[in-house]
Amino acid sequence: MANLINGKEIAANVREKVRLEALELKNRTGIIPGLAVILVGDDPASKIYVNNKKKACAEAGFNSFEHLLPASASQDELIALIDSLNADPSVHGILCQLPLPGHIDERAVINAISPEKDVDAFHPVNVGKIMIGSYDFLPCTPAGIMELIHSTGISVSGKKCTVVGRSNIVGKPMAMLLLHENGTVTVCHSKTADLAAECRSADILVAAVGKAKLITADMVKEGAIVIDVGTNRNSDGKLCGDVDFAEVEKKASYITPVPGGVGPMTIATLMRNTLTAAELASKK
Ligand code: L34
Repeated sequence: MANLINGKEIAANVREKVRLEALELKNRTGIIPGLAVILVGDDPASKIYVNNKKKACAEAGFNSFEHLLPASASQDELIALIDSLNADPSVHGILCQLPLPGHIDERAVINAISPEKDVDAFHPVNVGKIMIGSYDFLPCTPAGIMELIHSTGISVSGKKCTVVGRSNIVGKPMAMLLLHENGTVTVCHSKTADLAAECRSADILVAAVGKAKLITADMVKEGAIVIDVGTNRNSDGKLCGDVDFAEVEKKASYITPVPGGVGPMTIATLMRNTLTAAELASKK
């Protein structure tokens, strides 16, 4: 039976550390970290995540600025808002919750965020810095996952890592962070010839696709670390991951639950990044 990786608890520890460091920054410089979160439309899941971010800010002693735009908002309106946040010295981090409504070009919006305030690390400048291995921020979900892996005490170095999913926000940066720690990384996607075999060869398996129960027990190596990034909703709105938890937990050595695994770490890393942005701003 696998050990459960308790993301909720690990995230709470990170957030407490961030709170103390933010207090220290405030006492030393008078600066209070500020995070602006933009939500366009009223996707119920996005609302929950944005609310969780707002709560985490309050608990860490940060200022948070919530900007709720209707789904009908234009791209120009959104970019004008980002421009004003870029210019606002009380805002150290800007996050535009994804996905955006179809008529808005996500890339154009991300590109409008000042790289110094890009606490998601989605801007091309930050993505490039991560690729090189010299960066200020790491993307929240992959960085949070690295902490979850570290919590097992098992080193990534030399391990076979399989990442399922190649999105810009999880799969691709995840592969890069595992590579930075000397993992041997395979990235799988919808055209992968034998997904089950790629997964079965993994010591560390990260599932980030968005398909409930995609990863079944026969796809998991005995003793593997299994990280579930999925945030799927079943018909009654209940959250479930990409991994068939009940079966896979019998084979894995460590496994993350959904909820209470990766999600809380995404938010903890966001707090860490916002503090980093405020610290960098204090040195200017
Ligand atoms: N710009 N868009 C931007 N940045 C991000 O980092 C995100 N992401 C993803 C979606 N869009 C984004 C998030 O915030 C996913 N995500 C996220 C954040 C928090 C949680 C899940 C996903 C979370 O709090 N999950 C809880 C359960 C919440 C519930 O009850 O639904 C958990 O325990 O997993």
